[in-house]
Amino acid sequence: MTRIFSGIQPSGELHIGNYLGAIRNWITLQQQHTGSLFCVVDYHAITGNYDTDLLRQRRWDMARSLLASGIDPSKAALFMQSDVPEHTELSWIFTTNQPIGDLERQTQFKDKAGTMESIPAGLLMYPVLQAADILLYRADRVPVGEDQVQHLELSRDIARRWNARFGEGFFPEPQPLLTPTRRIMGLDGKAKMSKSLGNTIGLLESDDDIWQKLRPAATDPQRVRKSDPGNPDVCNIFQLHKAFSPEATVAEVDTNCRTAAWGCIDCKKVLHTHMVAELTPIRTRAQLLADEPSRVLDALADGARTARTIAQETMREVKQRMGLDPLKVS
Ligand code: AQP
Repeated sequence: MTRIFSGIQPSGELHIGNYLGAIRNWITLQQQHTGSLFCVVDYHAITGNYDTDLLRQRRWDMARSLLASGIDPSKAALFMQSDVPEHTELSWIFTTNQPIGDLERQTQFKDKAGTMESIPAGLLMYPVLQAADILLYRADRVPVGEDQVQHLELSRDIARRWNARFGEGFFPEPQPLLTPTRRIMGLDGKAKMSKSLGNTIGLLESDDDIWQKLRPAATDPQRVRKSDPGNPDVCNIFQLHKAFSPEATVAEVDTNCRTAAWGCIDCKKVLHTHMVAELTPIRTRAQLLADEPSRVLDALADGARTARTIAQETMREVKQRMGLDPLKVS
């Protein structure tokens, strides 16, 4: 049986990069694979300085946004990582078997640590906890964006290393499941769309706020005047068309950009229409959940119960194979 697991940090609002790179895939996969698990990885969100009230609010908002996006608690378990303590338990076990050099070579660690005066050890250990998140459920498929592919490679190393020492074949080697929109760029077109870079469009933003962000967003830099023909292949707005607009519109955009029949603003207006069509029902559901918060809490409680049952069984077997099982009188 294929088991699907993925997680998202509650480090800011759910944005269209997360949605297109990962969450839209979660929604499809929950239909195809009953028993999928989706986690708000709040322990990952405390590796740096943070405001406790804000974190509480963001954990809540993330759960609500995921349900509003279409995670269905009758098909998949949605839960908070901190409600399932076995995540940190397995993480410690993996830490004891993990060479530091492999962690120091992770691109995300180098990027983030490079800007810090004092580097929290948790930042280095992040991919070990991530491996524990996945392997705790013995998941073999992980729907993520492209930025997580290197971390998953490390998860496979961790599984392999543990299996070689304690139980060949026990942990599967998890593979990424990427979407066609595996890497959405920020509105400046320069860096990955990312909560921490503030270059995002939030999933629940109003039509007008989305437009205010789209209007000045970067396009093909060679296209200075409306009469200049553009190259959609290098335009971030075209990438968003491919994610949100029907195929016929994408073809029309391609032609009208290359022939300069449309200016960038015309192209952005069409994109805005298609984005709003997809995002409005999500916003409506999010509002309904805000009016009925017990539905969010019930979903999380059910999800945590399901997750813990699997997690406890894995830990029982892990401990048994490692000589950490309950002592008995012989
Ligand atoms: N720009 C993106 N394009 C495609 N996929 C993306 N993901 C994130 N940004 C993009 C995917 O979304 C899932 C959840 O990511 P996360 O929030 O747990 O961590 P992240 O990758 O670090 O996302 P951010 O927005 O960049 O957060 P911060 O700023 O807090 O680090 C993952 O599957 C990710 O691949």
